[in-house]
Amino acid sequence: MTVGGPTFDLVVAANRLPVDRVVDAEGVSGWQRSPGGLVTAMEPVMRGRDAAWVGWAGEPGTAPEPFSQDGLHLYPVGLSFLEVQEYYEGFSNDTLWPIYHDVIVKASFERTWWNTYRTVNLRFAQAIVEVAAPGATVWVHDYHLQLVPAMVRSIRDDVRIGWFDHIPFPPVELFAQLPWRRAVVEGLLGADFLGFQRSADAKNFLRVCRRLLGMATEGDTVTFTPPGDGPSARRTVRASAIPISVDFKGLDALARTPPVVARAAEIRASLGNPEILMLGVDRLDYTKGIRHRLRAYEELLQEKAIIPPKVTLMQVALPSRERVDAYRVLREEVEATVGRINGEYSSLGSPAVHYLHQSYPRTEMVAMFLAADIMLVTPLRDGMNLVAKEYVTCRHDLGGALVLSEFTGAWHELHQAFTCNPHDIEGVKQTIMRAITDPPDQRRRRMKALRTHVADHDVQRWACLYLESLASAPMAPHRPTRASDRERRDDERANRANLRASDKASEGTGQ
Ligand code: GDG
Repeated sequence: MTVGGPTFDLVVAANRLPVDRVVDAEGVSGWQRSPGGLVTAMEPVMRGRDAAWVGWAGEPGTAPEPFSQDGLHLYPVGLSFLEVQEYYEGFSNDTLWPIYHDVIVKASFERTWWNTYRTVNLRFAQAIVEVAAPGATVWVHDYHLQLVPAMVRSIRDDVRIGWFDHIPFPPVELFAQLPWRRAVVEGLLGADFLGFQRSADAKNFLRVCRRLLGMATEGDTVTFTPPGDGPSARRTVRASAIPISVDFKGLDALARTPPVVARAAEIRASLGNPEILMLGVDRLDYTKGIRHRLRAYEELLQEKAIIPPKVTLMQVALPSRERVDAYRVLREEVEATVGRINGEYSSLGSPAVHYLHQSYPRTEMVAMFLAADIMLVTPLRDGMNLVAKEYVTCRHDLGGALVLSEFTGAWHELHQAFTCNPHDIEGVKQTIMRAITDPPDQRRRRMKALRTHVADHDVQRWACLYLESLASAPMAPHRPTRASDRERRDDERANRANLRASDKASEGTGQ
């Protein structure tokens, strides 16, 4: 790839580069920043650092030459058409993704997919070591690249290796289904530090090491001898939670710009200035609970608890993984439901659901957040859910209300959201009604507290904490303090209170 080319002290590797190829009206092709959780989080972290990003450029075939875009040094990894099918659509998104998300849909196990996953992981590892300077920090992302840490270590033992899991890590009983479970764990254990969204995810990983591989764990560390090595090669790896976040300052500033504020008003006007505008923004993924949300909305319409056009729902469903069967089925179901709801409850010019299966520029997303009275975030399982944090970040006016599923990583931090169990349709309905009817001053108080939390725990803090943890692994960068202990206890207390509130909502006694 770049033998003899420049090397970098920080190398980030993720399945995708943070850009998509675009072709303009004259047929000239260029690159633009791609949407999606990982890119949104990492982009502000990479800016201002002399770092390389290794990833697939998004199209099958020979990799484009390395290039720079907006100060980012991008090193494309090539994937053939078959590799895209087997490593990306197959093993990553039809085997690992379902297992790591509670098997909401059945996982497929194909030996050829696994072989291709290994081949592609090795290609990534080779690309990384070529651009890593001596003693560099290598930061590997997500479930697509779980074998890369050990592969990099076997070629270059001078580098520090971290891995961050953007999605949940499953309980041992689910992970155990994976025929290649041992190889996956051994791949991850090539890292010095493994970061997770929630402490439950880190604990699940440590339990897998202990229960499936018989390794010794203590606190948040696991100690083991790598396969084929003698006892002198014993290593300790730390696994703990560092929840990801958003660029609070950047997003807040964008949401305050007059064109965005004006666009938010324009969006409301174009929808007929409803009294209540509800919004959902998700990749069209079965983990996001879009079907459950639509069912709750439909029942509220049936019961006339809400009546369009005074109340309306805008659902942005970002096209995603359209070549994987489960995603095709989901799209059909969601679109049939939207069609049925609109057939039943719309009037001319005022649909009950505005369904948008498209990708929007960042500024438009921010304007939507600013326009929406109720943000519906109802995943069945989600590593974090950045949309929830982005929504509160954009609400500098302290308007709006966040309805949040207890199965998101975000729920463990955003205690003042209106929380719900998305499987409990009655509870979701009650929670939505409560978000609509709560006194405005209480809603504002909630929003203020949510914003304070995200402002204090932004993506820059996440990256600093992650890199400090990686630098000091297997030790924690700082000893736990009384303040952090108190914060943890407060979090646990708030979570318990929210669970009780969800239960009350499902019994129809929510207050
Ligand atoms: C994975 C984990 C974890 C959406 N539509 C558009 C658009 N978006 C942006 C959102 C947000 C991002 O995409 C989606 O992030 P999420 O966190 O909600 O979800 P995943 O894509 O599933 O991300 C997740 C995340 O990684 C980070 O660790 O939180 O749990 O599954 O930023 O705003 N952006 C633009 N146009 C759209 O139409 N520009």
